[in-house]
Amino acid sequence: MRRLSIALLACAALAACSPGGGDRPLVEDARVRLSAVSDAPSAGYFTLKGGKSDDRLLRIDSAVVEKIEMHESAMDGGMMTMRPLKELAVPAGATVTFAPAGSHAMLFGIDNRITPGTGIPMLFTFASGAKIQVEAKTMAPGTHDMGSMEH
Ligand SMILES: [Cu+2]
Repeated sequence: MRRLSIALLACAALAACSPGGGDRPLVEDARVRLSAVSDAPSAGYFTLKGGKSDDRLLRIDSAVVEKIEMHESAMDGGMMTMRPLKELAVPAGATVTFAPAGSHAMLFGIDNRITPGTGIPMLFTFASGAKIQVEAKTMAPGTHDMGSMEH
């Protein structure tokens, strides 16, 4: 019996640690690069891990941001353009990354009490009804993506 209980414990620990293994999608590594000009929108990045079934991210809200849009970047005749995404597919088990030069969240009207280092609470709402609250890290204007600076 001793061997069995150890095996069960190991399984439980793995389930708790494995990213994206849950029923619901996960939101990881949320971060916002604050714009240099207070009335210009800031860009937000994050990684989504799909849950057990296909889902769609419908919206992102924050109590300290007037409006958050999801944008998709594309090269158009040598120019980087972006267009709003109404929703974002998050297939089961998939990893969807919003990163610089790709898709991103656009944050309009961030509360001016938010400064680099202050967290921004963000609520991700999915078509399945899942709601995931995370706190995005903030970066000063012009700093490089935090993901590549982690050590
Ligand atoms: Cu944008």
